[in-house]
Amino acid sequence: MTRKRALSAIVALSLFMFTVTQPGWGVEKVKTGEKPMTTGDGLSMVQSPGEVPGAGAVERVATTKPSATKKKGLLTALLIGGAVLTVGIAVYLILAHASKSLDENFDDGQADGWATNGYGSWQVVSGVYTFTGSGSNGENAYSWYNLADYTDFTYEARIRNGGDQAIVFRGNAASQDWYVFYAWGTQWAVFRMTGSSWSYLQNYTASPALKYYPEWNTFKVMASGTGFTLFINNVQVGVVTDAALAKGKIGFQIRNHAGVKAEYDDVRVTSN
Ligand SMILES: [Ca+2]
Repeated sequence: MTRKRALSAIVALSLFMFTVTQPGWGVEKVKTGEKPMTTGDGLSMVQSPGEVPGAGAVERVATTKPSATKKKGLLTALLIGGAVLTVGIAVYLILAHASKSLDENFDDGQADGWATNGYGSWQVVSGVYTFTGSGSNGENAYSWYNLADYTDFTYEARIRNGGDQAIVFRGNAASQDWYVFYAWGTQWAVFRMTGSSWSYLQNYTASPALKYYPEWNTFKVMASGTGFTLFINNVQVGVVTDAALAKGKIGFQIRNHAGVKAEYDDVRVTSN
């Protein structure tokens, strides 16, 4: 559902609820013990107990002046309409907030929105985004999720590779700017790429949280402003700060890829 459609539906529903709950607009109050009658012209008529139907005994409800009951009904209608509108706005805000989130398990066999830099082959195999390297090492291989830019977010993904494993974020492939959360063996590091020059934000650091192939490792970064909190298999391994790159895309990088098969799955991004 798009945001515009959601908003239109909410406003329409609120107006509808307000309209149908107003006295005289489809809902007539009938006192207990009174029987509603219908005249030939479709107007409701009310017969009081003990009265014989006739000209003097019948009250034409449609022509009576607004009563306390009617005012109360109007207030109820306003309250219901207001409540529906409030709930609708809350749902709309949740939808708008969630619209930049990404939850991709590749189980449909597709890698929708992902674009690679041309090194090696990236294909979904049995519900896993699978990289197969070819040729020689040299240029890093990348796959970027191209459909959204993220500023403050949590990004996590599972990776399985006997060699290097890395997620990239706040990336701009055209200008060659991004951050890399990288691991090899028992060590992890964080790099910043700006233009074509690398900088260490965190030098190689050992962590017992890293698992060996053929185990999977889950990498997660929580990016907030200039702060990046890093997790491996849900263990917080470090925090780095850097102000160079404010927003960008998320993706994967593989550095030493000649003849390598690496697997990627369960990508989740929640945007703050
Ligand atoms: Ca999967």
